[in-house]
Amino acid sequence: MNILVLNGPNLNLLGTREPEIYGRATLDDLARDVQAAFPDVTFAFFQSNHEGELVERLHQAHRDEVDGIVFNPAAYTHTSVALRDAVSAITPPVIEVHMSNVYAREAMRHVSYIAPVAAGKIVGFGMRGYHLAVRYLVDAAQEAAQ
Ligand code: CA2
Repeated sequence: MNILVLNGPNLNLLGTREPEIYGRATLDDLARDVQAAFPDVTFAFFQSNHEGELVERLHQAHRDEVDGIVFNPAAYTHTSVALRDAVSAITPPVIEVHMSNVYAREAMRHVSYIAPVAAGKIVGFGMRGYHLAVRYLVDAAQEAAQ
């Protein structure tokens, strides 16, 4: 099973700034922890601060026929028609993840351009949300194979 974990702008700063919102773990910690929790899954981890690069990576995941994508589009969640169109255009299921509870924050974060075209969405559970999203993708793939 192949899963892409995709992270958007500023998430490269995880663990270095605003720990009260995003915690103290870094993106490298996330990659290590997720891989350790799901040793039988082959993961690709990618982060970009650039919208077009995220679009390209979604296209690539489609060409690679990955089994699922865990995607935290970060601020582009609330603005990007390009990312929504990319998610809508590809076959692998996309789970939208946000570490913070966006609904307890500013109104601009209550809007997601991605959610209507995602398979599902997990918010407010910190980095555990990525694990929950992978758990769903693995379970759903196993059920589909039965
Ligand atoms: O809660 C989330 O995961 C967000 O996707 C994070 C985005 C924010 O724009 C979304 O509304 C919710 C912001 C990511 C910024 O990441 C930082 C990490 C450490 C320090 C500063 C920013």
